[in-house]
Amino acid sequence: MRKHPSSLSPGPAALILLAFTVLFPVGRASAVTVRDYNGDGRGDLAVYYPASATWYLLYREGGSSVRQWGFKGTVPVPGFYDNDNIMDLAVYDTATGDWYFQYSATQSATKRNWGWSQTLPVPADYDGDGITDLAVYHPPSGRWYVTYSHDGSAATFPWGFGATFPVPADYNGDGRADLAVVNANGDWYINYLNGTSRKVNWGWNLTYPVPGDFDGDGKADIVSYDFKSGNWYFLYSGGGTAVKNWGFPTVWPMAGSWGDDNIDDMAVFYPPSGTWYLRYSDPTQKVEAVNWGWSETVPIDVNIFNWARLHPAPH
Ligand SMILES: [Ca+2]
Ligand SMILES: [Ca+2]
Ligand SMILES: [Ca+2]
Ligand SMILES: [Ca+2]
Repeated sequence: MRKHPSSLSPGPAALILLAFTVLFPVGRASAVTVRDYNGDGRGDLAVYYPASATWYLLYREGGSSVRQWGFKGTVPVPGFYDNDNIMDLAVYDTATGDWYFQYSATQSATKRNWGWSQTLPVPADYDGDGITDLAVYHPPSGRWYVTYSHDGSAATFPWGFGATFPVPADYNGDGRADLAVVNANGDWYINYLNGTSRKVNWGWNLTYPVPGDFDGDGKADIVSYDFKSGNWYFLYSGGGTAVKNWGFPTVWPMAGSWGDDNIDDMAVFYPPSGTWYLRYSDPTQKVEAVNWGWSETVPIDVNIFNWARLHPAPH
């Protein structure tokens, strides 16, 4: 569903579409989010310049665009808020809890309030209908306030405490994002919202959580990145663990799918030069350095804003 190479004729493209529909029958049931802003099916590189609320998008199939969306005090919260497979620009006003959307299908804009000055935005697809749901996490109480796009209802869940960092993702592969938090000891608490939960220690106080589906089984893996060594520690959903070195001090780690295989890749962003270092998940482990951004921009795939509000000292 997420792949439609333009070079293919309608025949094979339809077959590929069918294959993906069979593989991922429930909406966007893959645990991988392809952050595609222009509809070519490929994950794009996106950075945000907070001073002017400008988005810089580098399309992987060629081209780029610069778009202004947001204002002082907003943070980027892009997602699939309308029903095409193209990411919509969206920002969250940290002072008011207002969300501002620009829908890719219609280019129309809308605003909704969900949250307030003490909450962090944690949008994800919690009901599994393929549409990103508005949600916020309230650190002082550890409460999650989640909306459901399929019927407009809302729910509140106590899951977290104090300075735990929210990392929602689909950890069990049922197509719905799960509630998850990580504390300063590297303890992960995952609530699958089906009556079961999991606690596991994977990381420590110098690691940053970067969950993603790196083994390609449709379930997010528990992954911690060590800021000091640049090591990625993988606890695969399909079993097994791994340590891979990809990074160095002062970079921000990201999980995302920028290749062709719908499996998450490792990436780090080096602010001084605005360089992305990508390491693809395909068997060749191909690597690439791309300059996109500069020292005052932040890559949108890293949840730097939530992190900064919980951990005032960066890194
Ligand atoms: Ca869209
Ligand atoms: Ca949804
Ligand atoms: Ca799930
Ligand atoms: Ca996995």
